[in-house]
Amino acid sequence: MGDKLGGLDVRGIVEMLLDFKGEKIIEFCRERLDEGVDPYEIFKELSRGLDEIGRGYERGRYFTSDLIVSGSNMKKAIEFLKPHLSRGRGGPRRGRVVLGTVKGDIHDIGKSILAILLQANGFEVIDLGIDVDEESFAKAVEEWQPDILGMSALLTSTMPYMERVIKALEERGLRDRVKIIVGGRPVTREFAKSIGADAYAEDAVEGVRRCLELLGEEP
Ligand code: B1M
Repeated sequence: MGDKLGGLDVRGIVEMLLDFKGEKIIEFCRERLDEGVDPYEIFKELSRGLDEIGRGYERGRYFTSDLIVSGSNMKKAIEFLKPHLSRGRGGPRRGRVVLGTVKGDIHDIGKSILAILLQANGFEVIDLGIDVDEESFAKAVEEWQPDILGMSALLTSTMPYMERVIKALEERGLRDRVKIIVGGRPVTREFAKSIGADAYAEDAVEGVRRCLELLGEEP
């Protein structure tokens, strides 16, 4: 493998993500921070481990229980790294973003990273959580009057629900009140365009950039 991340190769990261006690992952994050590695880079390193587990799951090497343990360890890392990402990058409130993972989908790790980075860049974030239906998205747009609505989907089967939400906003006369950004593993720029979203981002860093652009600010 030969690709060392803080003394660990990708297999080492995978082992750490699959450790059901979840202690090693915090130790790893602390060491990487001490080495001066940017917290977002640490997320990316850990995400490579998750990718490997996802691929192994497809091949029958890992099971749903492995997805659960690795997902929960990743969330521990997010909680640990959160204060380090937010530190010193704040600023005036730039805009309000409502975020949610669409109905039928309970993956929230990428969305949580996006939420943290947006907050670190001066956005107010209302996180609706996972498995969010069209009605809840529409209500949140009415209630919170956000500048931007962000939807995340990790499953090919839930991705089409994003279009349904956009249609629901149109039917309620809310579509023109808000800019829409979509993202998540199976989502593409072409798909985003085809459903009438205003922006697409491949990862959370690009997500922040696109949100700034949507508000007419320099990224
Ligand atoms: Co799931 N799962 N999972 N899973 N899971 C995937 C997504 C999968 C690709 C694994 C695989 O087979 N290779 C596969 C989907 C296949 C498909 O649809 N084509 C899959 C499956 C099949 C399933 C179940 C159906 C398994 C089952 O039960 N039989 C089930 C579905 C449950 C459901 O949602 N209804 C399921 C369940 C789970 C867990 C709950 C156990 C757990 C999630 C825990 C959690 O999120 N709290 C889990 C996990 C951990 C994964 C993998 C391994 C990792 C996902 C992850 O967090 N990645 C995943 C394989 C993989 O992705 N490699 C897999 C790290 C995260 C940082 O990346 O979320 O992509 P990601 O976010 C990125 C970008 O996409 C982007 O920014 C982030 C990075 O900066 N981004 C946005 C995301 N949202 C954005 C929004 C934006 C902008 C950018 O704007 C608004």
